[in-house]
Amino acid sequence: MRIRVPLLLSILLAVAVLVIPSRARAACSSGTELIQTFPVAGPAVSQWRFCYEIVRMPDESGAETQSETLVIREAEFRPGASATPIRVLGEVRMAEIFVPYHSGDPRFHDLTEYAFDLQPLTPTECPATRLDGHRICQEIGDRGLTWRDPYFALARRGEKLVLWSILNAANYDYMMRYEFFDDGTMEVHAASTGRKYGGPDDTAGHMHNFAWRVDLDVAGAGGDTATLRGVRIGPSVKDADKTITREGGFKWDAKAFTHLEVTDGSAVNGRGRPVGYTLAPTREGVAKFPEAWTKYPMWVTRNHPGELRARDVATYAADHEPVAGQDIVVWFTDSHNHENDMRDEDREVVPLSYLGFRLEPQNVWDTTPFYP
Ligand SMILES: [Cu+2]
Repeated sequence: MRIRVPLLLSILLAVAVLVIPSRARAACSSGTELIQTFPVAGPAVSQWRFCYEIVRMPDESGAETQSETLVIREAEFRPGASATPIRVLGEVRMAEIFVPYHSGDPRFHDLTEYAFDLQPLTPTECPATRLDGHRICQEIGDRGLTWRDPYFALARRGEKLVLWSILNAANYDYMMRYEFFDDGTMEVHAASTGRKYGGPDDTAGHMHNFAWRVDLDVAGAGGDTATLRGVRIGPSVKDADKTITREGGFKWDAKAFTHLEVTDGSAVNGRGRPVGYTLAPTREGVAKFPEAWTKYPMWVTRNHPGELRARDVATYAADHEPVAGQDIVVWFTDSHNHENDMRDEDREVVPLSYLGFRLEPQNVWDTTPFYP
């Protein structure tokens, strides 16, 4: 959906840009800056720099009065000590938690129908660093073996920075979790924990649908191209890639290994290959409901101010604006099924189980990260 900026306002903005003297860019346009270099100990090689902020989701009129969400903004990754940092994200946020019950009713929109808050975490919940009124847990740690060279005695264990918060939504608590790997990968996860709506004996099944808004600004906001990457499997395996030219929703096909890649034509790595980031789902299933925005698990739209609500994405995409070479936003929904007559392990409190997606660097490095 296009939002027209009044002509007078455009002229005033243009004049302001010309008149105001340029100065060093503030660390963050809003929120708090966080810089993490890797390896955590010893001389720095790679680096993440981003801003984090807790904001409220807009109601249907755009007033930011509804539930809180942890937002990551202006994220940049530097793939080496002397490398140029590359912009990865304008912003990523969880933009809806939609919980329809299997009977058809109720159908909760926990991020836009209510005004739930992120919770202060205790030292037991977060034994690491607690930020922003103890509402964000910052953890740094090992992430296991990342590669091993079968020909030489070379191997590497990776590290990561993790930020997570808990939103209390009445009987449920939801985790919003962002992981920043030393190799430039990001993992974005959600999880639910808490109590069944009707108490321990409640047998009503329901689904938790988590929708994220991902403003991927690969190498800057403009000039981005989204491609659905896939394969066709027969006697041989053929690439089946499709460039997305207009706003809309896109299917995820397990048989095609669907990934959504965003590249920037103006940025190449040291081997001349286009720099990009790929959204790689790790799915349990695809949940479609009568609500139009749930028809597709992935959407691509133009980035327009105020278009922040996942439940309105079908409206945002309704005019099918061109997206090729534009500042684009990727929307992604993943679902967890709490089936009818749940297992007894979920009886008093449902334990956390994670779902979400990865943002994987494409030719951001020239070589295997940290290969000597
Ligand atoms: Cu549940």
